[in-house]
Amino acid sequence: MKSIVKILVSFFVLLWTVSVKAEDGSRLWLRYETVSDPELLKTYRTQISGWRIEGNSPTMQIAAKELKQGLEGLLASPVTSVSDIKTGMIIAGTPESSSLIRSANLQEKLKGLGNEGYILLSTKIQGKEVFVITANKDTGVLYGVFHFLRLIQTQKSINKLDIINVPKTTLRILDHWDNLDRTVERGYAGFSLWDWQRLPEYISPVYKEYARANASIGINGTVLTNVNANALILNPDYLIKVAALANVFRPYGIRVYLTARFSAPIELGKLKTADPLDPEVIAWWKKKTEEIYRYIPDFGGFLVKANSEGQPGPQNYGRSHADGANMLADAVKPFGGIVMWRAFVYDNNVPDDRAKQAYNEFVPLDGKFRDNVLIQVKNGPIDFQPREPFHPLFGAMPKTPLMMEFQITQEYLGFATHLVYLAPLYQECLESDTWVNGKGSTVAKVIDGSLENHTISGLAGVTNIGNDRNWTGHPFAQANWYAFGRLAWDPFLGSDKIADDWIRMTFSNQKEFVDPIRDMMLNSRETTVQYMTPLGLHHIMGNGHHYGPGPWVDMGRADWTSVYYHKADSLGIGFERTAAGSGATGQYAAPVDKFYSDLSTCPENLLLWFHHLPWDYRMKSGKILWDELCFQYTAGVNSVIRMQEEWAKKQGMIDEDRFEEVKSLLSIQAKEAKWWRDACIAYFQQFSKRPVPEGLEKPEHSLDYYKNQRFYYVPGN
Ligand code: BDP
Repeated sequence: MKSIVKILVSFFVLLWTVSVKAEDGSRLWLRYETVSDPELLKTYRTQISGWRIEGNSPTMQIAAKELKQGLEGLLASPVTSVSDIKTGMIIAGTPESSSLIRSANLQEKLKGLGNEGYILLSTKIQGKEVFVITANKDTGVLYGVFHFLRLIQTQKSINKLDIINVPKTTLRILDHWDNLDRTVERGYAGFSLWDWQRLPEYISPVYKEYARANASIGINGTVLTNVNANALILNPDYLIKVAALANVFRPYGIRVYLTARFSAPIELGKLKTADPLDPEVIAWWKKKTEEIYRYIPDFGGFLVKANSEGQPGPQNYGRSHADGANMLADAVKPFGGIVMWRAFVYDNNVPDDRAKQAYNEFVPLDGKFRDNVLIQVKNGPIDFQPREPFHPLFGAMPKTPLMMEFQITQEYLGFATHLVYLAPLYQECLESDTWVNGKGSTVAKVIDGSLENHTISGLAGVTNIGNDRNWTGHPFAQANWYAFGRLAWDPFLGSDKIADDWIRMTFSNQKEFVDPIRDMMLNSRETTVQYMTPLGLHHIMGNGHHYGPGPWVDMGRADWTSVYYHKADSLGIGFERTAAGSGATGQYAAPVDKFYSDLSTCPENLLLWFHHLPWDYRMKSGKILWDELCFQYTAGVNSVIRMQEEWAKKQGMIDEDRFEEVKSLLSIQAKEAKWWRDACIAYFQQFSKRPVPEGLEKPEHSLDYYKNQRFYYVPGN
């Protein structure tokens, strides 16, 4: 009888904990739910006796609020701010703000921390064992507070803390492709967060929440506007709104940047030209920049997309990208600003493989840029595809700091509908070896500046944030925002570790939940590659909106068509990029060129990126290429079904709200994965003229059926 009562009680407790709280995802990874392991909870409660934030700058006030909120939530007891030093106190401050910190003799340790690094340390102050969170600057302390709380959120030991954490990069930036009308280019989570119409008077509480979430992962900059830029943002009536946002973000260590439309001197200044060497143009930008800094004294600088996809740029006037970038760099230089100049340039009129064009354009300019210019390079040479090799520019411009541009929003990976954890994609690129200075010259070392000793370095992520309640549309898309921030801070972090932390903070610390969901996340990107673009296929999605498969797309500009990229014909499939084809492999260092060119070493997951091969080409599996393609597509679909099965087992382990939401989205993903598979197999089969291998399903519909699908109002377009 007793045990029945016990079971019933625990059942109701479980029911209460999982059902009482409505979880809409808005709290992201900063939920601060009470530590679920009762033993651990007891331990933390005995270890932590109180806290004290030394200093009262706006940043320190934020740190204090966070620590209080975090500890109260995690320990489910009011942990108070106290003034006397007790054992188990958390003391947070800088040597400048705190005599206690000064007394702890940390000068040596603090030396290497720079402006953003921090220390978490168990040490003695006034004879008492305490926790110290310290840094040279207040922002570092705030980062340290978030790290300390993360240890408890993820149920790690806080015994004998001795953590020194310094960001490996100086710029960790979110790029918003947000338009002034609040639509978001390639945004799938609602409209833009920036409520331009009601700014600057109305400061939405969301701005603070946004800044807080970013600070918790070390993001220190935000580009507010779309790279396809609107010059109006540079007008005073908008600058005053930008300033209001900058004021909110500043205490969180976040600087504001804007995209600069190259033709702004014509559009706003009524000049006849935007030629970067024209004295009037130079003067216009100088004046404009001074004006911006009057509104926003710590304005970060400009991000520029020039001479690409219809955007104006220096080449309209016969000038180079360096001429354009340097003109703006000179304008922001006196104020400590920077220019992020994008290398995403290609032109339909250039009769060369699109994958080669950025390299051809930029390598000759190495050494010609001002020291406050970074060249922002997409991870791969085409365009944020599910899988690309690393961009050949990495390592090829040693005199110029190159900044990574990753896409967090899933333009080519299922929008905000498909569960795709992107950290493995990022990691794969960062770990790639460019070989430019011999073995070990990884992309990560190029972009953190260590390979060529650059003082500015960074990563930009095209964000997936919108005004959806859960910020990112898909609850798991939050993990991509999170992972980007963690990797921007430390490009050498593993995606598994990041996923582990994120799951624990966002959902649960329960091992039965964490382990399988982490595995599911880690596999999810490969799964998506399989059902969309296996074996190195790329750019075969629907035209314009990029929704769903479109391997048949063959209209308009060649470099916007699928047939240009897959080159399927009766003989075979794939884009020959070796010396026998476009020669793109020649843009890599010799060992990499050889590695990709040689069929025996070229990874099969990039095979058709680099090689055009006959349908009966023998794969490592022993299957012929056509059969392998069908198997890969099928494996992708089956993996999604396994994700669904895995997720179904998690019912009751987390809140019903998010459980149901993910479940529904997975069922859409399964449907769309099959659509991708069936449409692509049906399409390529006309060329291979071979049957779908035995044991695999035939496409459900005819090719015409897939080709005739029409979609209106696709989001993000
Ligand atoms: C492409 C997007 C387009 C962007 C472009 C860019 O489809 O909307 O403007 O990238 O990065 O992938 O500039």
